[in-house]
Amino acid sequence: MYQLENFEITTNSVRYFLKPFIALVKIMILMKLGGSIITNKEKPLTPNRNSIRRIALSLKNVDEPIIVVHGGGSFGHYWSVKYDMHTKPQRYSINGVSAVKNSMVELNSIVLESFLEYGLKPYCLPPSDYMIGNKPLTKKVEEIPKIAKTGLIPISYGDAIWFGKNKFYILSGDRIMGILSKLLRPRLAIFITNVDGVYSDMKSKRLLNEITKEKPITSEVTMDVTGGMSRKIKEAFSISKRGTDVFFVNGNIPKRITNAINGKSFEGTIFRG
Ligand code: IP8
Repeated sequence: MYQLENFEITTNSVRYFLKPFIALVKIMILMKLGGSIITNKEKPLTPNRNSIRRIALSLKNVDEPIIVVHGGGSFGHYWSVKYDMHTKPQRYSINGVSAVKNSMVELNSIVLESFLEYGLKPYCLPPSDYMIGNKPLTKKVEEIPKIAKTGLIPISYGDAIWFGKNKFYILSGDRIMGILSKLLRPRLAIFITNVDGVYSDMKSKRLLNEITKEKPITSEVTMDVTGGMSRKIKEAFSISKRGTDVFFVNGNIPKRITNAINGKSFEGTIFRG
């Protein structure tokens, strides 16, 4: 265990010094399209096609392999709340499992369609392709960057997942970000939401440009069954601790996404890796 930790520290320091060169080599970007930006969270089962299209358009200018994960917004979360389904594996109503699952497949095809419309090459990647129960299948996960390097964009999503013993659970897109980062060590992880980044608190809405200490956020959108902003921050911390820079950006201004990717002056919140 002691040796493993030492190995991790050494690898992270090497990555730190190699960072400028890694950026030049353009290794891979992991991106989460939050439910708040790809759906209208106030209106059940309503996609926000315009904002998906605007993001797709901005990704056309990125010439680095990208892996996308998207959240549930007013699709998956709407049904999860209705059927009282959560991240804990349980014997949930099979009507609920079916409704959540189908709504996520529907939202995923809307994202795929919009990416196609803009000349991108999306590749549908259900989490059941690389998860068994609540564990990732390492060998399967390791194939994903190879798919991304062909020019395809693997697009995965939060989902209702079979756990075994008649149990299911809700796997959030944020958790998928953590899982994929741990195994794939992307150059950057970007969380795209409908706000400018992480705020100091929900009252003053002062934007935090950089976060160095873990700090729970109290005000949450109640519709989220997977933990909303606190969950994102938790994942962002553990991703950055392993050496990947994590950005939170507002997807309503897609230029900010490309600025983060290209290392240009950036507006949002960064967790330095
Ligand atoms: O929006 C949750 O993914 P998230 C997906 O990333 C479902 O938390 C099925 C509610």
